[in-house]
Amino acid sequence: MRGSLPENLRDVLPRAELDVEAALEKVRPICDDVRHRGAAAVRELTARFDGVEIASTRVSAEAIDTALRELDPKVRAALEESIRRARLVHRDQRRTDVTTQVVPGGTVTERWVPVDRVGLYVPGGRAVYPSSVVMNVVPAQEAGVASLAVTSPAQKEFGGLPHPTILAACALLGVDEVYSVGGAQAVAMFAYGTEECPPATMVTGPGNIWVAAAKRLLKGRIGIDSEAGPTEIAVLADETADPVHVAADLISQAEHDVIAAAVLVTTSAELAGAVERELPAQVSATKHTERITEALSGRQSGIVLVGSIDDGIKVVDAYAAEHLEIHTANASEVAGRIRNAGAIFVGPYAPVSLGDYLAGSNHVLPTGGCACHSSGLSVQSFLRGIHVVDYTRDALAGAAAHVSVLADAEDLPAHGAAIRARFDWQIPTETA
Ligand code: HSO
Ligand code: ZN
Repeated sequence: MRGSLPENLRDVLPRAELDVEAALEKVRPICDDVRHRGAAAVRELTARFDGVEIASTRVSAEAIDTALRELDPKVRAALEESIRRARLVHRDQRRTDVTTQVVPGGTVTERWVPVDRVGLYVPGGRAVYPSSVVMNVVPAQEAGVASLAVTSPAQKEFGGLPHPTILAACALLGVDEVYSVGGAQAVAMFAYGTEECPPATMVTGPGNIWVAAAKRLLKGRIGIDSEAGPTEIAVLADETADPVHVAADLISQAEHDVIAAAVLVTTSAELAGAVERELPAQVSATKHTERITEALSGRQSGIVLVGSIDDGIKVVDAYAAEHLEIHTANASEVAGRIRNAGAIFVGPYAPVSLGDYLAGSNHVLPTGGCACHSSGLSVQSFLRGIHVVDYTRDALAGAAAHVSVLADAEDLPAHGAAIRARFDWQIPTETA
């Protein structure tokens, strides 16, 4: 992309997309079944999709205690530090109520109220992410959500329980309500409630295509965060970047999935060449070589050469990556000019994998270009701002004439009448 940039930048930048729409038809009967038959349906669907019979969808307190007792102490210490740092950041996101005096005697207060009950989905199977328990639970807790439940798919090899590290992470966070349910049936369980699980007002957390489809289907009945798609990393780099770091970071996110995206946008052909030479050596030395090779060679990944950092910024803004790393001279100044990204990682010592586990930032971030309109999971995700309107008689009198005029202009005279009813059916002439 040397020279002038195409106008339809967003369309020419390749991106893996999940066909969530097509999954909706498969997910609908599953959700209906859970709605009508409750926990029995959830258990049967778990047997069908996860291949394991569970006696109860709720994980016992003993199973959670055991998982914590048997947790590797090093993993425990790392999770505890991850939780501590995440709490620091998310605590600072808390909102205070703000009262604005609009006119004497007339105030509007924005009161921040947490949702009552949240169901947090944590993926299982190949992806066992205790870190995602931290990233979901911490903001909900810091928002003040009173009732919080975690669900994660039943694992055959663990006797129908979620992965023990997931359970241990719940214990470290003080979450004692955990379910061994995954897929669309987990979202439906929270949306409709069952005999074993009270309904939730909101479901958050990343999952596979079935989870995304169930969230789309049940949205409205429940609140959701964004539908998580395949993970993405974009790196904006110039000739000052270290190709070894850049290659390692591209690989680190490609490790998640064969459809993960790793995109390098650079002003330097030398750097592009050096990264291309570096990648094969690092890929073959790592554990998940095949998965990474497929992700890096997919059409969703690649290198984009640009003529200037300004053009690079336009490209990464159009792409709106879930994760964006800046490896340029004056990285923080460049980062300050970025408008669209789920999270921005500045300079050589802030790789995405730091953010995945221990930066204190949240790793549940908008994918698929949604970063141009949405944010990652935060305390705000679990809050509602309620406007509390409080006007005295005089303050209302001062607004009456304008309300009446606007109501008539909209041909809604009963709106104006509702004001006049308070003033002997007259529009008060005195203003407050
Ligand atoms: N990079 C993933 C989160 C994650 N990485 C979990 C490791 N574990 C999506 O932001
Ligand atoms: Zn990751």
